[in-house]
Amino acid sequence: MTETIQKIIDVIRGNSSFLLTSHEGPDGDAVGSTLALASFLRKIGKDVTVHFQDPIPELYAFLPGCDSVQPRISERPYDVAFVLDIGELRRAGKHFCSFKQIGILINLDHHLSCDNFGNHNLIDSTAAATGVLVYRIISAYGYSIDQETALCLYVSIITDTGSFRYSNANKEAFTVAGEMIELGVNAWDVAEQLYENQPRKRLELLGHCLPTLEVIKNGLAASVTVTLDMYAATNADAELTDGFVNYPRSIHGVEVAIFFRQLEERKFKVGFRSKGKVNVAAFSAAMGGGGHHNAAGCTLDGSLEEVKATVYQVVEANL
Ligand SMILES: [Mn+2]
Repeated sequence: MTETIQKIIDVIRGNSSFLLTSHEGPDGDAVGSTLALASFLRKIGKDVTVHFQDPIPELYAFLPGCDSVQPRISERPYDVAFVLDIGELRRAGKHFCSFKQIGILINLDHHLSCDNFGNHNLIDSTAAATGVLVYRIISAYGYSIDQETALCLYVSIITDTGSFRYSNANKEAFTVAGEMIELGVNAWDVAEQLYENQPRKRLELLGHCLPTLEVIKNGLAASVTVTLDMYAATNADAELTDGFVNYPRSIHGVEVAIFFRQLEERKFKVGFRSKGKVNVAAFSAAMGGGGHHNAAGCTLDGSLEEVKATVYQVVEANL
């Protein structure tokens, strides 16, 4: 057991009220790792509040504990706050960042670039998911993992490894997931919930998105775009665009996929995905963003043409 894990366990044992949060626009690891930690802390008798700035995507509503997530933090002191899966504290959102009544701040993360913003920082970029870090803590604590906690941990790992396809799908990811199956998680049930359960309008939105495909840099990079007009035409929203960036990445020869997602008339979220050879965190960092080697992003102001020009210039120059 590492010294940091021992310190975190001491903090858990010695305190009673816990506030847990993760990043804006939560993904499967944000939701799964946070709800796994919440489930464990509740089972050992702690007072736990889970806060997410943004709503939990409908896709993850089957996870135990989803219904008790709070969009606001009520004024009261907490002994300890855990911040999970966040490279920079500001991504926890404005409610958490302006909340002051926290005794000890603990940071659990696996991003390549993560600030040491906590009193204790368990940061390991070799962990496939933040859920793996939660697993390390609760197993070191000596807790025999229950089915609800196991389900949340399994979902954090399967989503952050792209169903064990990405380069972060290491032995530990398979071992922990295997243990969760042994504890009663049903792989097909989870797969069905996550991948065989799409709303029809997601495919309709994808139908608008795919014709925007652009291939640049002699086929090494490709992009797709979703605009506000497309949401209006399909009655879909941004939540349903999760995974769209995998289509340009799946093209033969493409190393970097780019996803332009319009947030406002002149504001775009730009997501990057790599097949592994290229560190896309460097692209997003050059434009004020953050992320991992294989997944990164930033937000840019301007028209779609202006934003594309800026991004393509950075990609052309660094690829
Ligand atoms: Mn993660």
